Amino acid sequence: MTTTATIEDTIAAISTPPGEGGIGIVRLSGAKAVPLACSVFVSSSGRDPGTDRGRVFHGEIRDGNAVIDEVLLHIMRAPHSYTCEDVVEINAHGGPVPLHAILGLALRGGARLAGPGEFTKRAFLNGRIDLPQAESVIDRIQARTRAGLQAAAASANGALSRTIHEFSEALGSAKALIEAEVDFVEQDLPSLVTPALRERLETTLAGMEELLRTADAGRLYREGASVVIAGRPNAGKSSLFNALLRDHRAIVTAHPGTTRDILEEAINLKGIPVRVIDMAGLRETRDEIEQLGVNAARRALAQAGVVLYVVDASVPPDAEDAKLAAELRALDLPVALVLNKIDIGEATAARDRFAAEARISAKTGEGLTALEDELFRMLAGGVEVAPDQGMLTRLHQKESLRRAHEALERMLAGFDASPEFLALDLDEALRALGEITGQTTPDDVLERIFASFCIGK
Ligand SMILES: Nc1nc2c(ncn2[C@@H]2O[C@H](COP(=O)(O)OP(=O)(O)OP(=O)(O)O)[C@@H](O)[C@H]2O)c(=O)[nH]1
Ligand SMILES: [Mg+2]
Repeated sequence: MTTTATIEDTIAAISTPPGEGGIGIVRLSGAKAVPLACSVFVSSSGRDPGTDRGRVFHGEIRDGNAVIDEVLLHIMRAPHSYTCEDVVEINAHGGPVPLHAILGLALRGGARLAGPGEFTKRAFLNGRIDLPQAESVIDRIQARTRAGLQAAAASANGALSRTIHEFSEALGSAKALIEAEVDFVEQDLPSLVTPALRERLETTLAGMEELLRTADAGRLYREGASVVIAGRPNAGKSSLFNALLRDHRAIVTAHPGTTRDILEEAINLKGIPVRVIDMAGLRETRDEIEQLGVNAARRALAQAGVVLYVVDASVPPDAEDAKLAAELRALDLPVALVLNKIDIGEATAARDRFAAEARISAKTGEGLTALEDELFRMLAGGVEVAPDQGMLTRLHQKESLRRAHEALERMLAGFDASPEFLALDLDEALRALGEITGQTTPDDVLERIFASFCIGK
């Protein structure tokens, strides 16, 4: 998929997921979409979709004389369509055989199979939507929680783009003033580079900082986080896993060394999609199978986002506890100490301090809500999350905004320097902002973004 060479083609793809469904849709976009569809369509009313001004037509798709399927043809003329080109959606019965047969006819007729996200990419290249709006399409499809959906919707209605445009406008008008200064430097006019200008740019800088603070939370809602439950055998890890899931997913027994495999389930923690991972208790063991479990557990720990370190609080800590605590500390990850089994007692003895601490009973559910609050705080990092205000949800957005911020900061630090230098910094900041909205995004970045889409979107 290249950005310019192929926009002339008519593209086609099955837009509904694979498998059986009530209906399935083959979508075509491009100059040949309508004639191509007409060439294999027999209208039941006799109306010709090629010339009739209607939008929806009932009839059959035929391959020569053979009827492939009964369909509804939905015609959306340029520029009033998803891609801004002529688009035809063939609503057929949702089975893989009829859909592939219809797609095959379209390809035989001269359409090209669409690449991942190519319909949305055309909407972007044809200027109907900007890059954050295109990205929000995929974010909505892939959203795993309502909060994730809300964050994506905020980009879709342009909240992020509006904020970025405000920054660009402020920088653009500052640049115009500074360039005027360069042009008229020979004449003895009062300087345009005034404290008032500086103040305006400082406000923009602060706005950038505020938006940057949303970046980690934005990514969290989109990508989610992983929480690994670690501890010694029998501490109650699987019991806590089940409690967080509100389900009896993992086997719980009084026998230390019950869990051997890695168990992973998804939960929705106040809108954050979280993968919770239960695993074998960490200890030295002669049992070959358990040892495999312990090895897998250590590998899982290395990839954790946050660790819940579960201990049996009803017995005083010993040398083994101290050793494990030291091992977890060395991971350089946020670790919460979870004192479990408080329903049968709490042995008083000094314990290592961790990033967070909670007292619970996985058995009775006591303290579970407080633990979830604590976990949310650790994941969201105290960031005020306001999905409806537009936030950065992707790493490339964060990096570009960081570069824009750096350039503006540099410019303000040298505000009394020669205007040529100030203009250079502003240029760089403007370019970085343009990468977020898609105006100056390099082709390889665009390719990567659209490659994460499904085919047919
Ligand atoms: N009283 C009480 N018992 C608990 C609590 N949590 C777990 N237990 C008991 O402790 C024992 C071990 O629980 P598990 O959840 O299997 O512990 P685990 O850490 O997953 O153990 P392994 O898989 O062997 O590493 C079981 O008998 C549980 O019923 C608790 O909060 N209170
Ligand atoms: Mg277990």
